[in-house]
Amino acid sequence: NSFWKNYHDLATLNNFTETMVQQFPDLVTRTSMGFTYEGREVFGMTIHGYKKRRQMEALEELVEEVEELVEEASSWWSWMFGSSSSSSKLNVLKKPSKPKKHPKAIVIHGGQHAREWIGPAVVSYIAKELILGYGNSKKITRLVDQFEFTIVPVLNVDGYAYTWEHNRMWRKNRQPTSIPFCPGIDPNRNWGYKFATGGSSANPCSDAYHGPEAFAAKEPKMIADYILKKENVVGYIDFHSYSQLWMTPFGADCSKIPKDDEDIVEAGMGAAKALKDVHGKKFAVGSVCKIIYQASGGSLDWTYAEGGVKYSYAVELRDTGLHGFLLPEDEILPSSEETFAGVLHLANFIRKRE
Ligand code: 0X9
Ligand code: ZN
Repeated sequence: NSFWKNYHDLATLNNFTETMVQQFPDLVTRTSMGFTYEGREVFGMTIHGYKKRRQMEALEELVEEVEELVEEASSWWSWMFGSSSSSSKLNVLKKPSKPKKHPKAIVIHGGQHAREWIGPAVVSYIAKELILGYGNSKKITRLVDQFEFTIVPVLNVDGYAYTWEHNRMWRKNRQPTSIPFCPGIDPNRNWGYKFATGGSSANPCSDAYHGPEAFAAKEPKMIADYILKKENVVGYIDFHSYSQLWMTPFGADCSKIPKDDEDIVEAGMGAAKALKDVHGKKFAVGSVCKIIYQASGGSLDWTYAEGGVKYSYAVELRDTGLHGFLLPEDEILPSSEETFAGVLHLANFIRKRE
């Protein structure tokens, strides 16, 4: 866990992904989400139990064959000696829960906003827990067999690199705008649902600049494409900081309530409670619009309304303002632990409800 004692630069986080893939090739594949304006590749980890389970299944078949042979032998036994030796059951291998071949998917990412460093840290921890928990924790194994998780620690990689190299408080991506000295689109104002309808800015120099048109920014576009292509995404969480909120759709339209609101809020409340049970931190649950402010072009509105992702959330991690974006490193691990509990709860909720 010492990896979560510090924040890490982009190269180190990419190394983390690479290492996970190399150490657990049966469980994790590295997914290229796409390329940014500055040409960096955005990496995700796709985690699913299927490949690993195939080996188990091959073993199981073998065991079944052996069992048949043993049964046959035992009928000879009883014919010859009268008593049936019924203790011929092989119990060496427990039946594993069958992984789904075409599983529903859950997509999780951090780092839409460059300066919100706790996001990528927490998201990489979530990946680690799912990967190392597989085969060790019953609960995690069941979820990883059931769902395909795609986990992208850093989405806005250009911005993230910029916060490490030039300006710690940079938020947007780094692509040029119509004003040469004001680069950067806010990726979280550039998604295509009710784009530029309030709570975003048309001024390229603003930190909430929505861009010239929907999906002009590469980062939201690559996630949206991924979700559309998959067709089976049931859960989505976009991690930000700060404020300690577990937010639901919508952000653009304050009068509109999702038709699945009850389920979405129930799952979110459960996640916030599971989170609080770990270190006592309170997270408020509710729509973006109602619990922070109106913001159009945000991720979860699009994933819910256009991407078909029923359980779509944006989460603001620690803290509530004392340190803000500059959350101390000794809070990385506790923040990760509690957030993972929330994510587990959510996935379990979806597993049971859907
Ligand atoms: O304003 C934002 O983009 C988010 N807050 S932050 O301080 N991290 O910048 C809130 C995003 C709410 N979510 C959506 N509107 N999708
Ligand atoms: Zn943010």
